[in-house]
Amino acid sequence: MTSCVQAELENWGPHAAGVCCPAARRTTRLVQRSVRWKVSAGRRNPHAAGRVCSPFNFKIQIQHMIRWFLALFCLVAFAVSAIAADRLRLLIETDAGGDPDDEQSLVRFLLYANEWDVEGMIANRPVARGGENRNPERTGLGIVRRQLNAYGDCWTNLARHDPRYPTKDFLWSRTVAGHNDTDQAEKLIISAVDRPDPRPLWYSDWGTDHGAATNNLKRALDRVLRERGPDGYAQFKSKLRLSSYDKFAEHTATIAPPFALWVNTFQPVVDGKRWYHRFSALTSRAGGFDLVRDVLTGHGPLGALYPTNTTHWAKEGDSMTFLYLVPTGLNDPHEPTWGSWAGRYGLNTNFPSQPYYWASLADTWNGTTHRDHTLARWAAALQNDFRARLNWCVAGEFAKANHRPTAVLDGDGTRDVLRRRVKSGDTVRFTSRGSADPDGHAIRTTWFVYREAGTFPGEIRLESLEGESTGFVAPRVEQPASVHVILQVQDNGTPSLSAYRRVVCLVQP
Ligand SMILES: [Ca+2]
Ligand SMILES: [Ca+2]
Repeated sequence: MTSCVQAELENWGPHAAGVCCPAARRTTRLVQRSVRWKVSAGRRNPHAAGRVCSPFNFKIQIQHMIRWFLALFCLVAFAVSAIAADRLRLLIETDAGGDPDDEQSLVRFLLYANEWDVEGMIANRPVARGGENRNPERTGLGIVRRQLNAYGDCWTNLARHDPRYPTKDFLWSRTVAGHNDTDQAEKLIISAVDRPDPRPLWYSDWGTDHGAATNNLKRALDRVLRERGPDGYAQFKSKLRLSSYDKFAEHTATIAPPFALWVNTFQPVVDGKRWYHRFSALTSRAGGFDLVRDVLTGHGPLGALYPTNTTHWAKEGDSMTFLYLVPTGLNDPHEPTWGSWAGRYGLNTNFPSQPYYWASLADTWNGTTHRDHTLARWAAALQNDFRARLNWCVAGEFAKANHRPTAVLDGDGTRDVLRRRVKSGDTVRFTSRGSADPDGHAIRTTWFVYREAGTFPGEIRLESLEGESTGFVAPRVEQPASVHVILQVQDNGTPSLSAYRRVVCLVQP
C-alpha cells in the first residue's frame, strides 16, 4: 500500500491509484459516475451546475474532488493495513477470584494493553474462593474492575509514554461476566470473531478451574455449531488462534476442523514440573527483579494490587499466554518453535497431526541444554521491561522513565521477521545501522544464531557477535535449510531495556 500512497502523491491521476488500490478503483468509478451525471445535468440545466463556475472550472473542481477522495481512501487503506500488520487482536478469559495469580498476571497484562487490540476481558468466576483469595471484591468481575479502576488512575501517565494505551472506559466496555446464567461473554466472543477484520482473534483462557463457570469459548462454539451448522462453525473456528489452557472439550480434538493454531503455555510436565509453574522459578528474581521494590511500593495503584499470597512467589502462571504474543521483534506468534518471551513450543504429542503445540522444546544456553532455557534466556529482559512500565505509571513526563530502543535491521524499522534466500557459499551480511534509543541512551548491539529455531543442524560462525554489522558464509546443504540470526539492541538506561529483530535465511543448495 505504500506504493499506492506514493503513486497517489506523485501522480494525482485516477489510473495510477486505480491500478494498485481496489478501494480507490471502486471510488473512482462511483465518483466518475456521479461526475458524468452532474456534468450532463449541468448541460441540461446551466443554472444547476454553472451558477457559480464555468463548465471548465467545474471540471477542475470535480478533478480536485476525485484526487482528494482517492488520496483519502489510499491513506485510510494504508493505515488499516498497517494496523492489521502490526497489532494482534486478543481476548482473555480469567478465573480471577480463585488462585490469586490471575490478579498478578492481570497487572502485567494491563501494562501491555498498548501492544494489542484488546477485544475483551471475560471474568468467569461468580464468587471468589474463600480463604485462598483475599481480595475485598468477592466476584471475578469485581476483581477485574478493581484493577481497571487502578489502571484508569495510571492512564494519564501511561499515555505519556505510549499514546496507544486504551482508555479505562474502552476496556471497561469490553469487560463482562462470563457466568453460566448470562450469555454476555458468548456474545462478546462471537461479535469479536464476526467483526469484518482480516486479522484472526487470539484467545487466552487463563486456566479456568473448579468454581468458575463453563469456559465461554466452549459455549460460544457450541452455539455457533447449533445455529450455523458445520460449515458456519468451520468458518468461525478458522478465525481463532489460541494461546491458552484447554477447556474446550470436544471442540479441541473431536469436532472438525481443529483449531488453526493452539499453543498451550501450561503443559507438559518435564522433570516433574508443569511449564505453568516455571514462570515463577525462572523470572521472580531475574536480573535482580524485586517485587516489593519494583511493583508493590512507589509504583502507583495498579502495581499495589499485585497479590503476594500465592503458592509460588510471584507465580503468574497465566502470564505466558500473553507474553507469547508481546511483539518484541524476536517472535512470530504463528511460529511456536521459533521462540518468544514465553519460550519455545513443539508439537503436542497428545494430538498427532494437529497444529497444537506445548512447551516441549529445549535450548542449549550457557553450556547446558534444558527446556527452562527457552524462557530463562529472556527473563531479565522481560522483567526489566515490566519494571519500566511500572515506572511509567508514576512518571508524569516521558523523560522521567526509560523506553525501549528501536532495533533497525537492514534498514527495516518494524518489528517484523525478515526473510532472505541465499545460496550455499554466499556471504550474507546484516547491519543494525539506524538503531537508536528514544531517550538518547547509549545502545549495545549484539548478534547470535538461534540454532534451535532453524533447521540447519550445524554450527554457524558469525563474523562478529557485537557491533553494527555482522555476517556469515552460507553453509553447504543437501536440501534447503534455515538459519535464524537474532539482533539484540540494549540500552544503558535504568532498568536496561532490549529490542530484538530476527532474520531467517533460507539456504539453498
Ligand atoms: Ca488462572
Ligand atoms: Ca531507553
